[in-house]
Amino acid sequence: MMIKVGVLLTFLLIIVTATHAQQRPALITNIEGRHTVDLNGRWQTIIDQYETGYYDYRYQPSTDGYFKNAKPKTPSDLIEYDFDASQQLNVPGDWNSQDQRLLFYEGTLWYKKSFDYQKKDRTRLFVYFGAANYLADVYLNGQKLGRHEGGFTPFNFEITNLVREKDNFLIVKVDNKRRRDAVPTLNTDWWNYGGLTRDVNLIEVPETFIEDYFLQLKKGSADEITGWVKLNGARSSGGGKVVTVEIPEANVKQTVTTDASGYAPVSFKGRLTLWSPENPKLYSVKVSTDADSVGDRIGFRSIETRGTNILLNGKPIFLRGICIHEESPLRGGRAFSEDDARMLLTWAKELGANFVRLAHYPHNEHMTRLADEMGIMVWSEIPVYWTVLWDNAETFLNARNQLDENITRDKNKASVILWSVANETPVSEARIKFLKGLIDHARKLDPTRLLTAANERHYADPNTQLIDDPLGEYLDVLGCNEYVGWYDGLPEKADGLTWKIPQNKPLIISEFGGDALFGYHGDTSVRWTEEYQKNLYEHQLAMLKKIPSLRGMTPWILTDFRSPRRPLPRIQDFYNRKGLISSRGERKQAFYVLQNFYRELIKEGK
Ligand code: GCB
Repeated sequence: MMIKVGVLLTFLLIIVTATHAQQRPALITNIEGRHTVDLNGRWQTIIDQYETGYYDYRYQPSTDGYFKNAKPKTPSDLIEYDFDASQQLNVPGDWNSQDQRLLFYEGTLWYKKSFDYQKKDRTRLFVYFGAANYLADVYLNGQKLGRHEGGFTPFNFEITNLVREKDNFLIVKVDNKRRRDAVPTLNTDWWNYGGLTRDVNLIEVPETFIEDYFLQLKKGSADEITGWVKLNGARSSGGGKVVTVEIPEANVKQTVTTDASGYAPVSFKGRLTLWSPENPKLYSVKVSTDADSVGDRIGFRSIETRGTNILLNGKPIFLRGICIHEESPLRGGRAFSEDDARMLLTWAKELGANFVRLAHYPHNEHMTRLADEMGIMVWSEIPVYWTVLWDNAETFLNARNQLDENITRDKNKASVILWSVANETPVSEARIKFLKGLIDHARKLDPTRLLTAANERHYADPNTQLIDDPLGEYLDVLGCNEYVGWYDGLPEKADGLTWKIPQNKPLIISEFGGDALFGYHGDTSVRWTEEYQKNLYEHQLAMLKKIPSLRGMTPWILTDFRSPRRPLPRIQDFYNRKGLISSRGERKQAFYVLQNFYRELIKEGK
């Protein structure tokens, strides 16, 4: 009986996998290097809390929903919605911070954008979404293009055959209701910003086009670039297409020929100046065919571990980091622009950071592009957070798809050195199986980067912290969150603690911290004061310095951020106040403690 159940489950998983694989259209990468038409700006929107535009009164999907964009043809017609007379919102942008009524809203909101399009011969057209939180159903001219699940990764649909010259209407139903089986699940500690939170573009490509490519230094090598290119549309032309990869500044010009599926491996040597925080060298790279050409700027560097060391370009490094949420402190709401990204990364640099943990989900592409340019190393993570359903096959495939889309988008970014698969997940066999599945998938997609997760620690005895999460076996770098001095005792507790880490791997303390309201002062023993937070940082840093295998830290967190879990009036007011910088940009005292600590490390050559 057991065997039968096992076989049945495997069978079901295969079916689910197959369905997902079919549903996921190939993702076009490097949008900046393409010919695009931007669909950002004002979109018409309808709030639809009961999903009336999607389900009929028997709660069956309606064939006549809002996606039809219907208009009364005669004065007697009954149509109860009208996009054109409805409220407009900005895209990109979450809805919560654009309309006070929507601040706490979790549900469906419909978006509509009209556009004309001059059709071109031998040109295919895609609509590309940087992200939609959380579930997006997309329609063009009344026809469904598809559905995308996951709030922080890009997706696209081909519309070549549906687009017309005049009056196209693109309609997206975005639903940010939390679900137990979703990724993330019901409980998080960040604002559930809904909507079309990132750029929307049309992408024009030739019939056979360069869909994607992977060009990175081979692991452990300083001059060998390996990877692949992939053409879309090549199948119909039978393969055998020539693709050229050029890096003019390094005198590289290589040609490869695709196989029947449009794929060609790439491998060549080049004399390269390697990317590093001190010298974030990016090369202009051109990938081209007789019909298509994509320009990119790529940095080349190696990242490995040896024992407890992390080696960047063969040299041991220390990751002076900070965690960041994708939130714009000054404007409020989800960060979405290059300016937002520049502000956050500039503040991180001011702190002395050479590393950021982009918590707890993939941030927009401006962040990783700018990190490449500014020489800031990145920990990139997916929202497998706290308590997802480890035993649910759909949940696993959803998480894996989000990981896949994240890696697909950012695998050519030199700044990204770590893929993280989870945050603070409770030890169990089902969870190991789930996360091991993600780790294996990440290694398959990208053999060049390191794998990590933010795990937990526990007490071996009252004075000893033990990091022995069995997941560590599968990771390259151990991540650990701890809140000594905040959720766990008072700051002075750190003085008496020693750390035991049996695994011979580098450790990053991926979180520690405490809340302080900017401008609130008192004794170091008074919670929520800047003095308390400052004192906590002093005791933490003294403790962490003594951990022999510590190779980095990303304290929690650069700026205060909104969280529904934080209602305390006059102190929190729905903000998590663990920021070193307030939501108005003011530096708290602890900011300078960490800044001094990092300055000392820099002086010591770390
Ligand atoms: C954590 C979580 C982070 C929270 C933080 C806190 O451990 O990883 O998402 O925001 O603690 O402030 O409690």
